[in-house]
Amino acid sequence: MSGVRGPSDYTHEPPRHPCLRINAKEPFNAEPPRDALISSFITPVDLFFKRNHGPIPIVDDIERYRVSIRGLVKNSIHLSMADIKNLPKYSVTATLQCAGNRRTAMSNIRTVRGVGWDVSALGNATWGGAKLSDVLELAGIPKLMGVTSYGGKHVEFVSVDRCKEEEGGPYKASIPLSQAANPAADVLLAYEMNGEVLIRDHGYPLRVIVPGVIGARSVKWLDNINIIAEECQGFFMQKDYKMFPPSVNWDNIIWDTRKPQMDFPVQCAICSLEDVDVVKQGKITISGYAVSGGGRGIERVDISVDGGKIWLEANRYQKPGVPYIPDDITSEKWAWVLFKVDVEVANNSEIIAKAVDMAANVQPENVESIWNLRGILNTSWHRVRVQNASPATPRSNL
Ligand SMILES: Nc1nc2c(c(=O)[nH]1)N[C@H]1C(S)=C(S)[C@@H](COP(=O)(O)O)O[C@H]1N2
Ligand SMILES: [Mo]
Repeated sequence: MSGVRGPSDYTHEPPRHPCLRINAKEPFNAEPPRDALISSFITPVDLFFKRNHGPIPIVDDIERYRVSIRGLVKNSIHLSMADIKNLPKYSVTATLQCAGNRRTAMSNIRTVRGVGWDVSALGNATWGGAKLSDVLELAGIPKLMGVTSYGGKHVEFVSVDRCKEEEGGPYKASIPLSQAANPAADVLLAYEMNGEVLIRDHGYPLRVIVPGVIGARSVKWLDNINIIAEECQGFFMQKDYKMFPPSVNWDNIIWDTRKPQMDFPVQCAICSLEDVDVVKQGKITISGYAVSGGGRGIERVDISVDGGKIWLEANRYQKPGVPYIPDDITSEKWAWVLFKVDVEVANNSEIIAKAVDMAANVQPENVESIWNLRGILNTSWHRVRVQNASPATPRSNL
C-alpha cells in the first residue's frame, strides 16, 4: 500500500562493500574493519555498519510511497516524499550505535545470545531530512507536547521488513512523544545520508534517526507512525534491547521488570590496533573513537599503556587539527569524537582506553560487572595487547 515492501527471502539484497566483515549473512549484519572506521570523522556510507533483522525492503514506485501518521491524533495524514521534502530540511551529524556493539568481547566471559560484533557496530553520519516535530505538527500535535488531547504519549515507528522475531511481521519501536515533539531532540525522518539519497541498506526511502539513543530505535523503511498511549509492544521493545543484571539468566528472566533501553552510555574503543597486535618497537600512535548518548559530549579520553597504572589524556577532535571542546556550541553534540595519542609501548603490554562524558560518567573497568544475557552495551574499558616485533626479524630466504 505504501509503495515499499518487505520481500520474504534474500534474493534481492543490495550489493555491499567487500571490506565489510560479515557477522551474519541472512539477515545481513556487517561492520567495517577497525582502522577503516577512524579514517574520517564522517563514516562513508558503504563502510557504515549494516544491522538488519530481515531481507532488505524494496521500493517499486517512489511516487506511490506514503508514510501515514495516525492513532491518537486530531488528523490522520498520509505524506508523500514530496510532502516530507517540503518541510524545512535539517542536517544532523549523529553517531548511530548498535546496542550490541562489542558483544563478542562480552560473550568471551560467558555466552550471550545475539549477533557477535567487534568494536565497529557504529558509525557517524550527517543525516538529512525533516524534523519529526515538524511532521507531527502537520497531524495537529504542537511542538513540545508530551501528551495529545486523545491520550497519546508515545510515537511508534513501524517498518515493512519481515523479521522472524516478530513472526514474519515488521520491525517496530517507539520513543516518548515528549522527545519526538521536541525540536531540540533533533529526531529526524531522514532521506539523506552524507548528502546522498539514503541507500536501501540504511532505510531507503525514509528512516527515523533518534540521536543519542541505541540504534534499535532508529527504524528504517518507515511505513506508519502511530501515536499511542503506551510504549510499543513489539518484540524489539519488550523482549530485546533491555539491560539486565549479571544474575539474570534465560531461566529466571522476567522481561516486564525492565524498561526498553533508550540512551546509550559513554563508550570508546581503540581502532588503530587489533585485540592482539604486533607493533614496531618504540613510539606508536593510538587512535579510536569516543561517544556518549543523550547529547552528552565527551569530556576526556584516558589512555594507559601499562594495564591501568599510569594514565595520559588523548587529544580529541571532530575536525582534524581543531581541538574538541565539549561544551562549545560548534561541537556536534550527537557526534563521536576521534582521539589520538603518541605513546611508547613496552613489549607485551596492555593498552587501555576509557572515556569520560560531560556528566562525568565513566566506562566500567571490567566487562564481568556489566555482563548481561543479551550481551548489550558492552562499554567496559577497551583493552588491547601489543607485542613488539623485533626490529631485526629475519625473513626466510626463499
Ligand atoms: N526496519 C528496521 N529498522 C531497524 C532495524 C531493522 O532490522 N529493521 N535494525 C535496527 C538496529 S538494531 C540498528 S543498530 C540500526 C542499524 O542501522 P543501520 O543498518 O543503518 O546501520 O537500525 C535499526 N532499525
Ligand atoms: Mo542494534
